[in-house]
Amino acid sequence: MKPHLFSRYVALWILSHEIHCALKVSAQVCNVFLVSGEYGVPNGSLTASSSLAPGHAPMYGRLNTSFVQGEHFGGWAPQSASNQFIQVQLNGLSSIQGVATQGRNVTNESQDEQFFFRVTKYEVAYSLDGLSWSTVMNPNMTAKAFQGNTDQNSIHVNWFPCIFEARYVRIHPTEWNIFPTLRFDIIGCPAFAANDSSDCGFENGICGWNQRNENETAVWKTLNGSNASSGQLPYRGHTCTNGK
Ligand SMILES: *[C@@H]1O[C@H](CO)[C@@H](O)[C@H](O)[C@H]1NC(C)=O
Ligand SMILES: *[C@@H]1O[C@H](CO)[C@@H](O)[C@H](O)[C@H]1NC(C)=O
Ligand SMILES: *[C@@H]1O[C@H](CO)[C@@H](O)[C@H](O)[C@H]1NC(C)=O
Ligand SMILES: *[C@@H]1O[C@H](CO)[C@@H](O)[C@H](O)[C@H]1NC(C)=O
Ligand SMILES: *[C@@H]1O[C@H](CO)[C@@H](O)[C@H](O)[C@H]1NC(C)=O
Ligand SMILES: *[C@@H]1O[C@H](CO)[C@@H](O)[C@H](O)[C@H]1NC(C)=O
Ligand SMILES: *[C@@H]1O[C@H](CO)[C@@H](O)[C@H](O)[C@H]1NC(C)=O
Ligand SMILES: *[C@@H]1O[C@H](CO)[C@@H](O)[C@H](O)[C@H]1NC(C)=O
Ligand SMILES: *[C@H]1O[C@@H](CO)[C@H](O)[C@@H](O)[C@@H]1NC(C)=O
Repeated sequence: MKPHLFSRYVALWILSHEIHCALKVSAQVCNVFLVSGEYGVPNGSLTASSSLAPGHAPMYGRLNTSFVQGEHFGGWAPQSASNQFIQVQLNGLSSIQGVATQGRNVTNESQDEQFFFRVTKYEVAYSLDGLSWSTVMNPNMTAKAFQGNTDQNSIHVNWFPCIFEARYVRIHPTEWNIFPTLRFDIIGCPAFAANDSSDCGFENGICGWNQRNENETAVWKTLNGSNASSGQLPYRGHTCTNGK
């Protein structure tokens, strides 16, 4: 497990050098969408327990999908309402820290509330192998109920209580308006560049400092070795299991 550190700015102070001062740095960005966009998955990586119609297939469950008349219905919807899920196979082992959802996108011609399908509560499960699944839990070990959408098109983001390493993620709707229909994305760090078993060093991106818990203090040093600043780092989470 790799502890993560979230920050907008990163400063590196050179402590010493040999001959020339040379440094190679890359930073890993951990707030990108992992289902659609630059780091997104192919359509074949989106699956579901069932689909109401070809026009409600999992690939129409991508965030920001717009209804296209005669082509699809603006969101993934299962065949029946209960005990269903949409699943994404991420492009590799990824650190995930949140989920974004929207309701079904309905056309301007059908601004009728009977079509306002959306998910109002859901649960999240994640897996390393697609076979063995863990549910994101509350500290009291009940499944965490995430807040869904209150309208059709606003993006609602839920941040996890901590960060999970996952290759597969499932969204299980538990409450909905009319029918469980959604568009979603997963927020996290894209798959590790080198390979899954490699650690995250400078070559692969700064994706972990040895800050083991939220109370650890970071000290940045100046060239002459004095402490430039110290204090609590911006801390957004830690890898964990069972909601802790
Ligand atoms: C969805 O749309 C929002 C608002 O336009 C944008 O910020 C975001 O990057 C888009 N995300 C995806 C995955 O398309
Ligand atoms: C998914 O399929 C749709 C419809 O065929 C297509 O427009 C879109 O480009 C595909 N997306 C990806 C990421 O392949
Ligand atoms: C719906 O949107 C289309 C495309 O923007 C437009 O041509 C049409 O007039 C709109 N219909 C209504 C009822 O607003
Ligand atoms: C467990 O924690 C959740 C979230 O705080 C709470 O809503 C729920 O009522 C708790 N359940 C039990 C059995 O304590
Ligand atoms: C992945 O990394 C490990 C450890 O560095 C290495 O032994 C292995 O060959 C790599 N696998 C691939 C496919 O690059
Ligand atoms: C961090 O400090 C707070 C306040 O002293 C404490 O409640 C919490 O348990 C500490 N967390 C860890 C991981 O030590
Ligand atoms: C070390 O460098 C810092 C920043 O450049 C400076 O403020 C400080 O006075 C220096 N301390 C010593 C002991 O030279
Ligand atoms: C710099 O910070 C470290 C860690 O907190 C501390 O041990 C050390 O005494 C500090 N050095 C100075 C010169 O303040
Ligand atoms: C799709 O629905 C229309 C009509 O409500 C909105 O105007 C669009 O903004 C919306 N598009 C997306 C991507 O959600």
